[in-house]
Amino acid sequence: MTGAIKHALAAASAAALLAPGAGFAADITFPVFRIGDQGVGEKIGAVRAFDTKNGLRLAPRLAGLPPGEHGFHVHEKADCGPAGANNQRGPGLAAGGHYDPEGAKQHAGPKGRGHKGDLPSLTVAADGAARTSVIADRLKVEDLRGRALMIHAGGDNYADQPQPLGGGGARIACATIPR
Ligand SMILES: [Cu+2]
Ligand SMILES: [Zn+2]
Repeated sequence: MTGAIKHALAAASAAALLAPGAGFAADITFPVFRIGDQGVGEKIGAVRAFDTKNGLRLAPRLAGLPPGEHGFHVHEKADCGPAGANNQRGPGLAAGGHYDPEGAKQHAGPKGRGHKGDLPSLTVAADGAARTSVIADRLKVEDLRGRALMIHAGGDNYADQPQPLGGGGARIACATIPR
């Protein structure tokens, strides 16, 4: 075997180890942007997502958010724009609804049997920074591909009452995750 062929084989096996589904733990980091009626605004940081034995871990490094708890979900489309279905317009509406591959049609929070995209709420400190990781035990990095991660203005009571979708209201920051 020539050196060049040996080299090519070594490169091919290294690529196989990194291929999705090869058992290599996925670990991705993507930027998060402020969103508004005009569309996508400034970058406010990034979120790292990786699989652990307890589920998907999302590690935020974000700044400039309102302090407190915020609804935090995987939405179905990788689009943070303002154009929603039925000609509706508003921040982040292009991302569609909560990721719901099982058709649960119910907002039940991270421990419930509703939307799979229902994450534990995001905690923002008094200085506007979010640095506290959350674990979503029903999700993997694979579930994020081709979708959006959304942060809402208000908190999340993990129910559809008294307001739908946890009551978090307006969408204030968003990330898209490529396929
Ligand atoms: Cu949401
Ligand atoms: Zn939901």
